[in-house]
Amino acid sequence: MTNLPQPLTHLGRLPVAQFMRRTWQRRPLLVRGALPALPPPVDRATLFALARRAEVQSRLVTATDGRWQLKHGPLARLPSPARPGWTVLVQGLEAWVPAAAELLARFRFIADARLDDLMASYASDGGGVGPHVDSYDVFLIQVQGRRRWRIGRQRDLAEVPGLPLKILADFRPTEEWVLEPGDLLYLPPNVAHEGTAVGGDCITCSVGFRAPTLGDLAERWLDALTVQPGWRANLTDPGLPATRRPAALPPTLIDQARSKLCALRPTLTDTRELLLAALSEPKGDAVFTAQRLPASKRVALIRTHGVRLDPRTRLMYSGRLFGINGEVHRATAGTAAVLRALADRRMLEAEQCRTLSPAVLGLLGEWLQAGWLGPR
Ligand SMILES: [Mn+2]
Repeated sequence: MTNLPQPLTHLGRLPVAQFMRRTWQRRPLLVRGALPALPPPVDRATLFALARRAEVQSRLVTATDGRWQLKHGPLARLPSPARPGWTVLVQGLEAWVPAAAELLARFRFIADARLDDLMASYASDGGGVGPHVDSYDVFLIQVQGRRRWRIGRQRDLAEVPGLPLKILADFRPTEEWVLEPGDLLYLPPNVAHEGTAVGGDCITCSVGFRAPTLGDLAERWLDALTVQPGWRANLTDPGLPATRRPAALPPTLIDQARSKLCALRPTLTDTRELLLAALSEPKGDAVFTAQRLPASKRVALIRTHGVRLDPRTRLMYSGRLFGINGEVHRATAGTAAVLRALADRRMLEAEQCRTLSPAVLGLLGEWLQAGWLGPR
C-alpha cells in the first residue's frame, strides 16, 4: 500500500480553512467539483462482496410502495441492480479498501478526534434510506452515478412510529440538488435530508464524524474516580445535633456531601486522559488479529520494514499523552516526538525505526503483537 495522501487544502476552490471557519457545524454547503477526477474508491462488485462478509457492517434498505424494510448484514443475497428502489450501505470501508482509507485521509484537515469512518452506499434507481436527520456532521461525496439530495432545516423532527428505520414524519425540504461525480454536500448535525438515486448504479461515499457526549465523559471520569481508595471512605458527621424529627435529612449531611461533590474537579491532565481514552476507543466491530512473535522477531521486523497503523487503530495525542485503541500511555520527551509522527502520518519508515530506543521499539512491538499495527 502506498502512503496515505495529504489532507485536502481546498474543497473545489474553497480553502478548507475558510470552510472550517464559516461553514463547519454552522450550515449546509454544496460544493460542485469538490473532488474533481476522483476515481470511485470502490465498485459495485466489491461493495456487494463486502456486504456478504460477517465482519463487515452492512445494511440493506428497500422501499416497496412506501413500505420500508431494513435488513442487517451479512447479506448473502442482494436484489438485482435492475430492480428499482433499494440501497445497500457498507460502514467502515476504510478498514477493507485501501482507496477508501485514502479518501478518508483526504479529510484529515479535521482532527482524527472528530473523524469516524467512511461509509459507501450503492443504490438502484430511486433507492435511498428516506428522509431523516443525523446527530453528526457528514460529507456526502458522489462518486458514481447521480443522486438527488433534498434538505430542510425544519424544527419538527418527529419520526414515523413503528418503522425499522428512522423516517421523518413530516419532511419539508427547502432546497434540492442533483449531485454528479466529484460533487460534495456538507451537512451539519440535525439537518433533515433525503438522498435518492437518479438512474441506477449510484454510489455515494459519506465521511462520517462523531463527538463525545458530556455524559460519556462524565461516566468515564466517575468510573476512574470511584476505584480510588478515598472513594470508599464513608462521610462523617461529628457534632451531629440531636433531632426531634428523625425522618428529616440532617442539614450537616447535605452540606458535607455537597462540599465533597463540589470539590470534584477534573484537572487538565484528567480531561486530556479522558478524551484520549474515549476518542481512541475503536469502533465496536473492530477485531484486531494478534501476532504471536517473540520480542526479538518483532523488533527485527519493525527495524527492517517500518510500521503502519491498522486502518481501524485510533491513535491520538495531547502533548506527551497518547490514546491508542482506548488505552492511555504517557511517553518520555524523547519517545513522544516519534509517536506523534506515527500518529499523524499513520506510519514510520524503516530508516526512522532503525534509530529508535529499545523502549519505543518495545512499545511498538507490543502494539504489533496486539495487531494494532503491522510492518509497512
Ligand atoms: Mn444521513
